[in-house]
Amino acid sequence: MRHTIMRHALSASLFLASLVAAGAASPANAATVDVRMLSHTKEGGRGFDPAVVHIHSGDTVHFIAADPGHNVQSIPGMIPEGAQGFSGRIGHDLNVTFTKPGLYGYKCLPHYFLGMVGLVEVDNADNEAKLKAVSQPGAAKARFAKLFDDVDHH
Ligand SMILES: [Cu+2]
Repeated sequence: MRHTIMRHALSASLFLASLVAAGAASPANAATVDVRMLSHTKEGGRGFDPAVVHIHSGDTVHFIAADPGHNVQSIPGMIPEGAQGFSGRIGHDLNVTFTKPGLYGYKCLPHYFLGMVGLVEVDNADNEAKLKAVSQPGAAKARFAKLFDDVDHH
């Protein structure tokens, strides 16, 4: 019995060690993806380009203040459990490194109701239903519906 417990403890620590090794290896392979804050997207209005990005844990999204008057901040209830929220200043770039898998919803605060929102999918997300349950103001509702569609068909 005691022997069995020891074996389980050993395999658990080996598993943890492999996770740490994977984590330590990821910065070398980590990618940076650019998302631009625009006043005139090719679809017309204000928005993030691209509005949906798919990345891996350890990757960074560089939100670029390409046009003035915008910012980026995570939306309460639209990030994975235990994940860190983020918030940038209006008119400034923001770098966010994502270490926790899942789907993240974010907005431009001044233009949230106009539908200036976006999604970041880190690895394979299992929290999409939770994000979809969050009520959205104005044009953000239809915009998010389209972005969720993009995530579903990726
Ligand atoms: Cu904006």
